[in-house]
Amino acid sequence: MDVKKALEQKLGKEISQSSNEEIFVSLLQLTKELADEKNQKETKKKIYYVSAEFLIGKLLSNNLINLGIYDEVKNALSESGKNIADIEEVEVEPSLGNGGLGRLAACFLDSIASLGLSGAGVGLNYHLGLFKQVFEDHMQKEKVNPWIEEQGWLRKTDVTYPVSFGNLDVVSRMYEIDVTGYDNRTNKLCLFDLDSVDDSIVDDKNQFDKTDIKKNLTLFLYPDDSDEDGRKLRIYQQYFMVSNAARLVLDEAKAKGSNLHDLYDYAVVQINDTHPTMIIPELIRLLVAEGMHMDEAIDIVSKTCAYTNHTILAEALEKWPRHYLMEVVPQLVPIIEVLDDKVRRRFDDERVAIIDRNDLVHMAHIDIHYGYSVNGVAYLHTEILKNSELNHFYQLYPEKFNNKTNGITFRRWLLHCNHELAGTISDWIGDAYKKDAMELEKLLAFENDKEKIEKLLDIKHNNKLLAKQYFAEKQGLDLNENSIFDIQVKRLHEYKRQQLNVLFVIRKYLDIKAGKIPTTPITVIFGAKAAPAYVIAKDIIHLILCLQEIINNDPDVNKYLNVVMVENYNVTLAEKLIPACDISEQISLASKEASGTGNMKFMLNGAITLGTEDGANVEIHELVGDDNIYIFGASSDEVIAHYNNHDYVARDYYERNESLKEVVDFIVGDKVMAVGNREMLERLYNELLNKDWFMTFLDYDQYVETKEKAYKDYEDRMVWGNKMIVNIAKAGFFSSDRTIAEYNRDIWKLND
Ligand code: 26Q
Repeated sequence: MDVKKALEQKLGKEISQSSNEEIFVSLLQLTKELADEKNQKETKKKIYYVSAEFLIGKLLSNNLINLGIYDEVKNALSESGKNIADIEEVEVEPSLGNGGLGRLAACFLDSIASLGLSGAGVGLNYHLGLFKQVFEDHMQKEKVNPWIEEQGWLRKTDVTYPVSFGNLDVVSRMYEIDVTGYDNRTNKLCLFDLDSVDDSIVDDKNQFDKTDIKKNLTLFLYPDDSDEDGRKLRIYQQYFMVSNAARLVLDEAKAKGSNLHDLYDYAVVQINDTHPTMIIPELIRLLVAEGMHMDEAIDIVSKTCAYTNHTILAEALEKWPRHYLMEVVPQLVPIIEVLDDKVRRRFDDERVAIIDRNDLVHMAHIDIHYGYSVNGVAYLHTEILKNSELNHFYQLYPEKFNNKTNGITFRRWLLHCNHELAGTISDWIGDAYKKDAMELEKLLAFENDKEKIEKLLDIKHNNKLLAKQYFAEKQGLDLNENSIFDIQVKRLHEYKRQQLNVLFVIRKYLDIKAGKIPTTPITVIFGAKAAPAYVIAKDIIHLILCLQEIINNDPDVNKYLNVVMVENYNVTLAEKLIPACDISEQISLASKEASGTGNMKFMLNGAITLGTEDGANVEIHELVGDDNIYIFGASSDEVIAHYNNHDYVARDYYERNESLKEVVDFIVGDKVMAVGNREMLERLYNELLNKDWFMTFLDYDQYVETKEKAYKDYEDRMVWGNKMIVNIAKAGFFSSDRTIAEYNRDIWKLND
């Protein structure tokens, strides 16, 4: 295809005479047409990945790469004096996810299509997605984040379904977004919506009537669930999502010839965390409505549904009061009671009950009893599920439990976000790694190759320059490209321990003030949104922003140390920061981070991990060996023992450790108080001293020592470059193509 001709035909004029917006729209149309040509007949069995979140990021460049025309388009544009990066800027990023779980779903859709599997994502078309984060007075403020435009990727369909709630009947509508496979078929992401939803009911403080379901149902991703109306709205959303998903599954199966008694030969439903759990009782309800006996319906659904667990944090495991369900989805309650009753008849163990003595419905328990597979998302995580968190269930159903270590799509997280590295790798080992990521191991041949290492270091420097330019333009930030980029970007959560990184920053600041000057300047970069109602998380952001102000304006210090918190961290910003990173901060309290996927993206782009033995860090460590990662901190066994014995006392560490005490006191000292908010800073200080539930003080000394070692190693550029090579070479295991091939081999069994 002559891309230039096709594009100018759409534009009705020359590229050089067209605006970036016009070019974007024409490329969008062209891409959709090409994607259509790759629609394929569904195979008999199809995977439905049902998820409350799909954090897909911008789609233009990715689709161009997957359709194989990225270079042609780029060249056609540059011949006409246009830069593809400027066209990318026109696209608005949808924020249909919070973080890891949503981004994983997006990577999985890419791999499902790229492996040629028949599959669809099913979720909700949130009009405003997650909030947009802005900083005011050193604090996070939430603003609305509209993303749906006249000309976008969404395609309106005429698929509609009736959905009934306790007090309300609605009719849904399905929208679709193309999921282009890399040199392969096109699948769909199906997002359900309600025509009556009204964006104008939201005020400028992001508030709206939480009880007006007809108008608010799909407005936001996870409306504030700090009050009862918010929590009920979440149940409305979840039921709306799964009721539509269930109808879609049954309709498509019937259309392919299923008599529903053989549903599991036509469909497999992967339940992404407990958010879509109600699809189990809903499918049972619909099968019974079709005339099937309840016992058989339960059996069929149990052979169709599989569950992925993404967390062991007790507070994140969904438990809904029965009376909420009675109000919102009364039709499901009798079915859930039957499911509970059957469990109680089989097992005399309160811990595995579905409805507990307090009348709470444990969503994960429904999935485990009535799904055929339960998987964790990294080796350590699955072991913890089997041996402690879900041990009672593991005893009952050992055959259901399996591990699927997470992965990331290399199309977005290497080919798209790091053109220079991807091109260089192709020059060195050929293009085969784009389809078979394990080919990257061939890079090991270049260990100690001075010329190759220098090239890698150059690429890293160039990516720092690109990031510098981007953040200067977009956020008025000034990044020092000659500094070490030490980056922690992820949702703000105490278990992820941004506060530990902050303690280090204060330590470094005090050291520099005392005359201990680092050899190479350091830039500590943060990016994180905090849930609007998560008070301590917002206090941590406040402290980071105060430190940014103090440190970057201190002439004794700012030549050697800078602190930068980027605003509104999202997929697009991740694509700029990750290729520029030297040190990847993965410092969660061991046992708490189920997997992490940012860790994989950083490694693939030649950053070295500074991390605890947690989640997939354990597997990264195993792959790269002790010399190519910086591991510190208490092990998950030690941490779990502290919790069991109730013997961790933060204040003891503070009192015994001069360095730590000085750093912690700094939080409420004059300098920070002069720029910050006393209430927030004191609350954070007290939280750390009196609680520190995620044991930052426990790991403080080792963290400081290990990070200093990393900074020191950075000075020997050849040594550091070798570590980069090993990390990139060993990243192949973390391709989501591998993960999806395993899901298919062990759970979905499509194309058997
Ligand atoms: C639950 C109840 C009420 C309101 C909100 C929620 C809720 C929302 C989002 C609970 C959990 C989430 C998101 C979880 C998540 O992103 N988990 C991450 O999943 C990644 C992919 O498997 C892992 O890599 C991360 O370790 C894990 O934290």
